[in-house]
Amino acid sequence: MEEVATKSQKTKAKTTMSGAAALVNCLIREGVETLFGYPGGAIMPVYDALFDQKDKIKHIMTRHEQGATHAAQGFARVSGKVGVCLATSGPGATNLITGLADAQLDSTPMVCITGQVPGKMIGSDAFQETDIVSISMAVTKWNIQVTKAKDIPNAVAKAFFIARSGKPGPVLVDITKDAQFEVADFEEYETCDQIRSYVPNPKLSEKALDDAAKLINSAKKPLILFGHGVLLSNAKKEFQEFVEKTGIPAAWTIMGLSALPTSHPLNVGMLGMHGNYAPNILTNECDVLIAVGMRFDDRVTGDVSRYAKQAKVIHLEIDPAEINKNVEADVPVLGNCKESLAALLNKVNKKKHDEWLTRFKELNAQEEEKVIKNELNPQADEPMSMGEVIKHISNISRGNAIIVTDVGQHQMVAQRYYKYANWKSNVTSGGLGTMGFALPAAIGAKFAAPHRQVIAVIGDGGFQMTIQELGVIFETKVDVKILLLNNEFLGMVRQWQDMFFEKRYSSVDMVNPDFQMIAKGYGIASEKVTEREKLEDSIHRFLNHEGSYLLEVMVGKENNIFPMIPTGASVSEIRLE
Ligand SMILES: Cc1ncc(C[n+]2csc(CCOP(=O)(O)OP(=O)(O)O)c2C)c(N)n1
Repeated sequence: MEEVATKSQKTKAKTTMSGAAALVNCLIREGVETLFGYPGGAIMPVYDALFDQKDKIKHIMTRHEQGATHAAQGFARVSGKVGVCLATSGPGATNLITGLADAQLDSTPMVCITGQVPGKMIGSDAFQETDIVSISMAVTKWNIQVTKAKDIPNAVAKAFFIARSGKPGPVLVDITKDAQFEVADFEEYETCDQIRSYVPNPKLSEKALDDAAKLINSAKKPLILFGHGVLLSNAKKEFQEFVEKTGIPAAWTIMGLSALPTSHPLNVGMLGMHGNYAPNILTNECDVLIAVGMRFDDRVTGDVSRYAKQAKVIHLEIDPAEINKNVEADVPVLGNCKESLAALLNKVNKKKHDEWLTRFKELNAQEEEKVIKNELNPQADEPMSMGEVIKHISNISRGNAIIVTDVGQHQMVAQRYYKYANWKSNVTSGGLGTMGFALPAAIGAKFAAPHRQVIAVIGDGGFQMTIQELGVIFETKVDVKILLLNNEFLGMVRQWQDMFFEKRYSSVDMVNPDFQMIAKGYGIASEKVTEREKLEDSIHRFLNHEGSYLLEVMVGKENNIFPMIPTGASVSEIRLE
């Protein structure tokens, strides 16, 4: 008798509802308050269920599904939560692919839910049928097709767990339309926190920590390289303490930017192709290289066969697949950066490396003289430079904004010259280099951080790749500031044609529309600056305006971005001109 009573007590309450309603409930239970998407036939039951839960979950309709993915990415990067998007089957689903690939390369937690044709029609070339599970396989951390309503909660729980755990990434859940309609009994939703044989958080090795500490404590010329892992693991405090206690100069990848304030005395700047002179050159002079949450992307290493060969390499990394992938690690420290850094902090000695830091200062002075001075303060007869625009934006916003960059010359300039004062303030497409990323990502970032200023920095090429997302600003009045650095060229490609293809400019000239009229059409305040004398005032108007604003600045058409490591060259061959 007693046993029966216990069993019945254990029986969980069940609620009868459609698969679509269950899906929306699962999202609410996962803490989703904002999601981005675009409706269509195969996802209509879900949109119908969203209609019932409007007060709990806000759906932002982007103007293209790619925009939904980038908005979800921007949202995820700033909030630290999983970004969520919705799309219909067929073209809706295939439009997600670029964003999925972007999120995969930049380890952004994202869950995309797609509608699929009814189960019995799968494989019949039905209207708007694509095999999105196969198509997205290579660009997702995990994906699944659900054909029964009862399987939806489990799939969603797993999707969120996989997206946010370990090295985060994008997940796709494809749900057939009949499963969305099907009515079933659902138990109370349970989140997932483990999956057999999936080890997202490797256990720290005491031996690895000891070996790393020994190397760090005896190093004479150590260098820290920090990447996205510092931000993803929320190691703000641990990382800064580690840098300050060890006194080691720290340089960032573009995904690590803003993990340490730009003005921090031990922040020695940007790594890689258009990074700073000193950290690139000194990568090939340091004795111990401490890579924290970064993956030695080729844009960072240049010719990897001539990369830091003299150094002992310590690699703090959560994903075992990254260890020894591009650069051999003498001491791999597998684990979440926050935990590894906290543990290392107890083992490293307090130190200063003044003499070594002087080397950075000397090389910095060379870069200042040859590149920075003129980029930030061009001669009166020279056209406006991207650098001077960013300098004013940085000064006037006091480095407090979230800067969302597109891809190209303006991206490098914004990241080099904006003085990021706050944590998680850089949102960019690092690994995939996706033009069109910034506008929708900035919209997502603003939804994640409504009280922070969000500035999208975009080129005239990339702006036109997702320009339709101005429609979201028009509709929702989301306050995104858009800085359009217009050089009337696909600037970065033009620079390569200039430097490596004998200036044979092939399809890089931009024949642009009137961006001011476009802004007007979308009800967005705007102005265009063509003279340096008007620049500062217009930036004040831009930043102080209540609501979205497009500031278009006409900058030098053929300015090249330096320093630069030409492709195939070594970090020590970085060019100042
Ligand atoms: C979707 C996509 N297509 C092509 C490229 C190659 N690409 C990299 S930078 C660039 C030019 C960008 O021009 P613009 O947006 O005007 O920015 P600028 O370099 O002038 O600052 C191109 C075409 C890319 N990164 N992404």
